[in-house]
Amino acid sequence: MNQNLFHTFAQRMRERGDADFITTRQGTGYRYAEALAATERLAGALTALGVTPGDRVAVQVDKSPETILLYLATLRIGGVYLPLNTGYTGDEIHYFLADAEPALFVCRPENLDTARGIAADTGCPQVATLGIQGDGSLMEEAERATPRDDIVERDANDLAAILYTSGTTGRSKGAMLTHRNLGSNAATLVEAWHFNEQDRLIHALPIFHTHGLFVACNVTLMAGSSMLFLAKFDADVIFEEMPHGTVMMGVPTFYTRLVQDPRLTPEVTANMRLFVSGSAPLTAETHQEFEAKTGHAILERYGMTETNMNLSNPYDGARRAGTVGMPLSGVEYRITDRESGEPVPEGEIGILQIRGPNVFVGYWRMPEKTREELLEDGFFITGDLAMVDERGYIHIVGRDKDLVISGGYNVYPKEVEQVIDELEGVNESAVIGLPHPDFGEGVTAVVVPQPGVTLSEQQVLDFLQGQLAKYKQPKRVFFADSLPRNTMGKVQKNQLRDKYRDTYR
Ligand code: MCA
Ligand code: AMP
Repeated sequence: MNQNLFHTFAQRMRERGDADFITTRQGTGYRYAEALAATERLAGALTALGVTPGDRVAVQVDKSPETILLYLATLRIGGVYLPLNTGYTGDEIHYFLADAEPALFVCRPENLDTARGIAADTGCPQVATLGIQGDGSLMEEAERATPRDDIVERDANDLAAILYTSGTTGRSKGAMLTHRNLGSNAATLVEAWHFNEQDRLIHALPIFHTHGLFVACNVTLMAGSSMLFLAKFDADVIFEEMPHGTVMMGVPTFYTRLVQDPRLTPEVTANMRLFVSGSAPLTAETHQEFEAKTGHAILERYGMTETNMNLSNPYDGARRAGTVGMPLSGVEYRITDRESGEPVPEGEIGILQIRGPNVFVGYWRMPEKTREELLEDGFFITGDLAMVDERGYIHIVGRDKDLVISGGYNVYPKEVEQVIDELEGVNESAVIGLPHPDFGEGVTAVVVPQPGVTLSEQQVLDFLQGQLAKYKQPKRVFFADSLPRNTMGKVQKNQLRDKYRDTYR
């Protein structure tokens, strides 16, 4: 049987024919049958543009229903979908295209000139555009091209997508995800979270990461339910739409913003059956406050780009604040000692490892990195510190990796430090995450100027403009004569986090 994930989706899409798939507040959107037909036209366009099975299709466009159709058409023709954060700068895009060598780069219409330049530099043969209204050369090509109603034969282990995640060394790594990885996880989540045809998901997340793309859209497709696509999170719009929705998925910042709003009441959430949180820790206070104000216990789950979703609080049963619940069906975990790699006794803190059909097959063209993190017995080292309590609920208590998560986006300090260190007059720098009321953690830089040099906060911030995506740029920059180091010479970021901990409070 064809194990192309799109084969499963197409069956559901045919069954759901007239039902809404994606709607928007502007009244545009696609019913399932229309979406299926559009993937045939887009598959024709991709073929005409030279995309063949196994080729990567890199995409940096604003959120629109057509972007999801592009994702589906890429799967249909056996391509590998490569979504890119809309906030990435030209420099960042250059790296991804050079590394992934896509056959096609789809960009925003207004970015065409820059995109062409980057494509020429990196050897990417084709560039097409896709705009927010479904405009641009890609959809025009789809109208012209001969539609393809076949679904290219794929093995479960063939690649369906590559998603870049930053690395501790500063170089982003492409996590290779297969049809099995995505399909097994979507099926598991439909069951675990009781998704059904009546569901209407309020979709306010971006669609270039696992959360908004795979968790939200694959689950919707598998369940045959519908999604309301919102350009971004806007509390005013969320409150208007909640009476017409049944589920919302969000990062903790969504919930910390909602609980501060007097419009959050049992009445406005009465039609909703489920609120899911993930991508970063949800504080127990937010969980409790949300429940007190609405009667809904937010369901917190835990996942990673490399693994999709692993752990989840139960749908039926207690959703415990401050925990990420239990392993999803088919997922195994162990909590191991940092030094020995052996499992730690129950109740003790160690490094969380995960195994299951959801776990990726490695980093694109980085076999050594893959061997370091994906063990021979199939367990993946998450780099998160966890412990399991006496009721079997898992708590994520910290990170073994040097990572900041700001509003659900990962920022690897090394990447930011490397750019700051290039500024003339900088001796060295350390980037840390500090408690932030809105983003959970605020990216913060401590900079050591060269002797005799005076730098200002604004100078450092100006230098980073255009080099790093906005969300990676520090919210504050502090200066110091030196960085605290241990006897091994390692920067003691804990001391810096202590010193500056009240910066955003
Ligand atoms: C926007 N800004 C940010 C962030 N977002 N700065 C730091 N961190 C951010 N996350 C900047 C803006 O550029 C702006 O800068 C200023 O902060 C205020 O913007 P604001 O309008 O308040 O922001 P927003 O547009 O409301 O966005 C905040 C947000 C958004 C809603 C939290 O960042 C978001 O949707 N995050 C979701 C990320 C996500 O989907 N993560 C999933 C990764 P200025 O004013 O100077 O221009 S997948 C994953 O992690 C795994 C697999 C998992 O488990 O899910
Ligand atoms: P990413 O690499 O963007 O996929 O981010 C994955 C990381 O997000 C994980 O390794 C965790 O550090 C963090 N994460 C995701 N969900 C949760 C959660 N519910 N609680 C705490 N951390 C989380």
